[in-house]
Amino acid sequence: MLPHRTEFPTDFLFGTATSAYQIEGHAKGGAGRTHWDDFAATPGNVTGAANGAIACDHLDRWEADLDLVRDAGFDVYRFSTSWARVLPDGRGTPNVAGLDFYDRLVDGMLARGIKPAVTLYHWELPSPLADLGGWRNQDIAGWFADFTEVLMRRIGDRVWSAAPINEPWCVSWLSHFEGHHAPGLRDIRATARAMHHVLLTHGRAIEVMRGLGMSNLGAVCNMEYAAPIDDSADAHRAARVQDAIYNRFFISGLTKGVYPDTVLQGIEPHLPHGWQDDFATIRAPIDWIGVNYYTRKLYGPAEDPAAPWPATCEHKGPLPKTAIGWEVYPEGLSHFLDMVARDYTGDLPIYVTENGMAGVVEHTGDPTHDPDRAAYLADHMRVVKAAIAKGIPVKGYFTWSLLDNYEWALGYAPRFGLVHVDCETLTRTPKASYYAVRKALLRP
Ligand code: IFM
Repeated sequence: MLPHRTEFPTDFLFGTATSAYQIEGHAKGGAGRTHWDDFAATPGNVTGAANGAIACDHLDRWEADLDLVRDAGFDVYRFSTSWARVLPDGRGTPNVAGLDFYDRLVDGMLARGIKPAVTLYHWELPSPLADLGGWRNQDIAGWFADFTEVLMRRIGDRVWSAAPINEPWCVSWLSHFEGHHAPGLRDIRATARAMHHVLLTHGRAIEVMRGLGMSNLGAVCNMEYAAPIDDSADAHRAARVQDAIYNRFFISGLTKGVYPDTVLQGIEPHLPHGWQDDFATIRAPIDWIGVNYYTRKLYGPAEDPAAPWPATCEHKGPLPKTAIGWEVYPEGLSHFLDMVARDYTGDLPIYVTENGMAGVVEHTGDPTHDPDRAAYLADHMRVVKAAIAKGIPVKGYFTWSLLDNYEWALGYAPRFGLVHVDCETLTRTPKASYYAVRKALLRP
């Protein structure tokens, strides 16, 4: 059973999260082409070559979707805006229909008593900017600042919170080093530049939003517990390196203005000239930090003794797994809530901005019967409750995701939603976990 909201402090906020490209339906409403459209159109990148053209058709069904958020009892809806919907070429003339859509969406949340928590960028880079080098090009900080200004002049007066970029590790490492996400590169120099530029871009956007008088601005980092595959010194080293790349590099840059030595060892020769001077911008004060947490992975040394840095290798772990093979490990969330407050953010409010699990891939039987999801959420909520009891300033917990949606390179098979979406009819049907959440959030 999920812990009830009365077991948390009275000002603790519960929310649910989605992102633009994963639900809106990108083919409609005048949005421009994005690098995810290009990536998905390249054979072998995405299961079934699926893209976000239709997704959940949220663009036309947003009112009913916001009703679902309200009826579950959520306080906050964390959504994202598509850069290419607002500025189809990434720069220049705005798409009026796009701005109107986000304007209506924000008003729709307020009308339902839901706090709008906006993320400006959740991965759909406009293709014309990808043509110019995308995250490798330092100019992206200026392009993004302009996008921030256009969007926030329209909705910034009514959003409850704003964060520039979702999951800097995914934007840079997963997409430029591992090649699993758009633009699908496998290049250390591109990775180093993207890692730094994503933080510089964050800082510029914070400056723009402060300039517009906005408050409650934050940053959202994803974290994944890195454990050694065995007790060897090499496995411990591999886990430490992975931890530094994934879990420490971005938050350290944002809050301390330094990058961990373990990571500089590999990327320093590839960072742009004068990178140290950018920390004044990167460290623009924030009001909260968001942690997205799902799982842990095991690491050992690379099999090839000649492998260049980081020379690590990921292994399958023994714990129970979700439908996409991610181990269920709530202890990892406990570790990160401790680590973030202790090593980086002190008293700054922490929000768990994403947490959830992929359910059954094949729809045999009843797709709304998802007891594993309720158990997963309950276990992680208990971890949050324990962290609060220890004095860690966790102020909210948001589930990923409201709807079954486009799970990027894995297409539409993994189902993260509290609400089932039929891919053919787009009919929404709340799952058992939705009702379990609703019961837990019911006000006395
Ligand atoms: O679906 C993604 C989301 O876009 C970012 N965080 C992790 C989720 C599950 O993989």
